[in-house]
Amino acid sequence: MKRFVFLLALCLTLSAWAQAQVNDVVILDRVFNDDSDSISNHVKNLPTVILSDTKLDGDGRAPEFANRHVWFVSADGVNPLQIPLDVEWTLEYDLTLTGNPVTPRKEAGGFARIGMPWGYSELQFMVNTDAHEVVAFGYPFPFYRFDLSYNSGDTIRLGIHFFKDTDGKYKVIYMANGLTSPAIALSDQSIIVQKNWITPGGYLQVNIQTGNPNNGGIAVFDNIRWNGVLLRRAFAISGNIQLRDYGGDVSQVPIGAELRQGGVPVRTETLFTDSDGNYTIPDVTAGTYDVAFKASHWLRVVVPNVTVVDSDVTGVDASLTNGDIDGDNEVTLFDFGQLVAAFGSMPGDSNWNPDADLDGDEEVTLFDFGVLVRNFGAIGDE
Ligand SMILES: [Ca+2]
Ligand SMILES: [Ca+2]
Ligand SMILES: [Ca+2]
Ligand SMILES: [Ca+2]
Repeated sequence: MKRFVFLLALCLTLSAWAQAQVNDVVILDRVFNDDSDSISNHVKNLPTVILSDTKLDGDGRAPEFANRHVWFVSADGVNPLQIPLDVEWTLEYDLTLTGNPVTPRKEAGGFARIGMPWGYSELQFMVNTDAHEVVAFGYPFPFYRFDLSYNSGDTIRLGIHFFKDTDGKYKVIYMANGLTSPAIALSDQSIIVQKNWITPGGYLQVNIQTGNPNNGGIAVFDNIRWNGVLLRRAFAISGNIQLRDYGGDVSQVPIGAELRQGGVPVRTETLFTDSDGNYTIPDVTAGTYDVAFKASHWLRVVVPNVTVVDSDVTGVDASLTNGDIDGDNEVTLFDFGQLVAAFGSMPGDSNWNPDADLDGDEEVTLFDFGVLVRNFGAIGDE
């Protein structure tokens, strides 16, 4: 029974993980806040994160040690993502830390929290401006020092690779400017598996200098990559929409597009294609969508299961059937009635109906009637 419960818990953990993708980060301001009236300013513009803090002259109340700001990987931009230890990952970025002045210490670099029975423990994989180190430490993570010298304003490529090795142990490999540490096991493996999660990211820490209101630091994390892929929260969906039986300028026809999840529209757009029918929907959050297209007198087409993971999606094409003059997504006798009412009209006539001009030649004629007859009875996607 115990074993069954364990397996069930494992399955739930893994299935929850399967739905959770790292596609964003979340910034935690003032994890240390010894100088509460400093000016911290953080920017999230993936794949770049900038943490900065200045006016670190203390706030007159003990303690007066440092301010620290942290970012973590996330699936929703709101919550740090707790990754099961069995999931292998690599987090990398180009870090530029600038201290003004370089002493007292400004430090920045890789950061991680790992679940412990009492809460969590933390890794710091830091560069600093005063001792010029590139060094990793923090129980239960292994200590490692790179034979590199870091100076304020340098750009250094840092990375952390976490994995379960073939000997069953959880290990890390630290990376700095192309150098790599050995794969080193975390200590107390039997303790870290109890909570079974780790959340990586980065941090900036600026130590206080009493009497210097200009004391501050800035850390730029650029080209943040998760498992080798630039971390970008949003991507483009693009493709071609064919408006059938139409001789007019398709780039002038507004097309209503919906991104739906579970049948519910999560985003609505009015698209205009280029003269060849090509369109782009920018800044789409990672996820799986049914994409619906409907234009005035054309029937709706739904392209199901368009999945956006970590790159732009192309080739989401649709071909729309003409003839729906009244816009109810079916070609019926009601459309026929509207065509008859507008028959023979041109723009400016009292009975002119642009939606009855199915072929777009600025006249309601037998050609439009022909389009309607050809598509009579057709029904669009829901
Ligand atoms: Ca203080
Ligand atoms: Ca201050
Ligand atoms: Ca209709
Ligand atoms: Ca016409």
